[in-house]
Amino acid sequence: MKKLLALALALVMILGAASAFADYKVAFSQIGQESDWRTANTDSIKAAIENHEGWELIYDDAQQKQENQIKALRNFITQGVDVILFTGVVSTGWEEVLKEVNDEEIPLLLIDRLPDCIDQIDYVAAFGGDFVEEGRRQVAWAGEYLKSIGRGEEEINVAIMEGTTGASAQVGRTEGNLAALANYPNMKVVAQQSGNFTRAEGQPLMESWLKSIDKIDVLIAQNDDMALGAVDAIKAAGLVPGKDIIIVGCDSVKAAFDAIVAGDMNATIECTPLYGPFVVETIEKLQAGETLSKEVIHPEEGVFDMDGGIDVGGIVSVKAADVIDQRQY
Ligand code: GYE
Repeated sequence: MKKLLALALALVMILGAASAFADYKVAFSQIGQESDWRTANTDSIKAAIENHEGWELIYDDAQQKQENQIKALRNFITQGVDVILFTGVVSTGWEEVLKEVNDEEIPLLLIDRLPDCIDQIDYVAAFGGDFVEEGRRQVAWAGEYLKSIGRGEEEINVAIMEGTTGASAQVGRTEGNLAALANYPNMKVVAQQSGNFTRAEGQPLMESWLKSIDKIDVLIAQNDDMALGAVDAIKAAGLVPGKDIIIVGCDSVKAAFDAIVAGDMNATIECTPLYGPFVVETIEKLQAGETLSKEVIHPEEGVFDMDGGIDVGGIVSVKAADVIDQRQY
């Protein structure tokens, strides 16, 4: 009996100690689960926080709705969390709620899709892809590839499949796409519409374009999921993806690597979703009382394609098959 009591007492002490350690609440307002990129991003951040001693993750999936994200942020405030990780489904409309976070002096870490009120609010650090540069690289890859196969003077019809309208990833990539097109007068846009960053919407959008547009030479899809949906539609229409239509995606997810190696896609511009290490490093610095730089940090990213060697300006593409085994997402 005595032994049992001692055991129970020890257990109570251990549990008490564990919960005393896990007292730093890290809240994360995620957009949803629209793509392979998003899944990898969620997994990376969740695992990093959950495996960190003393940290507890409070996670919310907004299912692509801004109003859900606003609700989640207000819940985080009510719960008295210690830090908030935030990425916005769209770029506008965040100032009021983010100022409420500021008023409560909860440190705010901006990640991925940054809000357009970034200069009006306080935040401790900001980290995400350089979307304008990614969009520029997509078109530059297509333009330079066409030159390399002797089609640099040919009139080329381009379709741009955009991401979720109003998302900073869509706004930035579109800006980059259009800016780069000015360098390739032979390429002209014949279609431009949102496929919402999903495979499920990329497929029917491509299907309808193939019915209504005489000739599409190049598809610029602002993420790989939409590109892969388009591949299905192109095959169903009896055309050969990667040959009849040159396809450039973005993100560099595993499925896109597989498609490139199989010859169904031509290239993918990297946008890394692996934010776990950055999040951990930043929160640890925050806990140590360090002041962090407000400069937006863009991770270094590559370009991957069928054969490698395409110079997109400042960076040369790498053959996907050569590095497929090293990919982490
Ligand atoms: O490219 C896309 C995802 O915001 C960078 O969102 C992210 C984008 C990513 O759905 O696949």
